[in-house]
Amino acid sequence: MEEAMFSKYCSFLIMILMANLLFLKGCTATSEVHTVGDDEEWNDGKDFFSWSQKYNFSVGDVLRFKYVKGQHNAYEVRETTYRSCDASSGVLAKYESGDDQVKLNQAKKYWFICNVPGHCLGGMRFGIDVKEASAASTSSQMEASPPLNSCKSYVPLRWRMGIFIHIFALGILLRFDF
Ligand SMILES: [Cu+2]
Repeated sequence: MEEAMFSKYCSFLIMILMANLLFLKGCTATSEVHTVGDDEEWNDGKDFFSWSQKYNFSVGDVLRFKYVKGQHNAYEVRETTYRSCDASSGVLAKYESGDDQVKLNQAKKYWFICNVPGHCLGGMRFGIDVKEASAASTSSQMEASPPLNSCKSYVPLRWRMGIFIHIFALGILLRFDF
């Protein structure tokens, strides 16, 4: 009798685990941190156009510019400024710390240049097209809260539900098998 209960409980456990895995799998809209230039970081002598083509960027993602402070900088600019490399106008934001984290809050085209003389024309510039976060997190509710947290807050809720179901299932099994 006890063995039957145990095996029933085990199959219940497996079912719940599988259900939890499915929920986690569907929850792919986590935000990502993209280090500009990957391992080579934000430096001259690199083609940032091809770097920018390698990834998909979503709202909530973070761009991280890493470089030796004072040797480079990162300006968010308008497209015309990106094309001309003339930062006398069209600068939207300036980052100069050497380890700048730029959160991509909007679904739009972002343009970045290095404003150290010669660097922009030398290739330290790129544009990216930031898209809305994927379907799992697009709802009016998500727009109100920061996209970064949308998935993270969702997962613990599912696990709490899973634990609740465990207790409930155990209760049923105890009742009917004795
Ligand atoms: Cu530079």
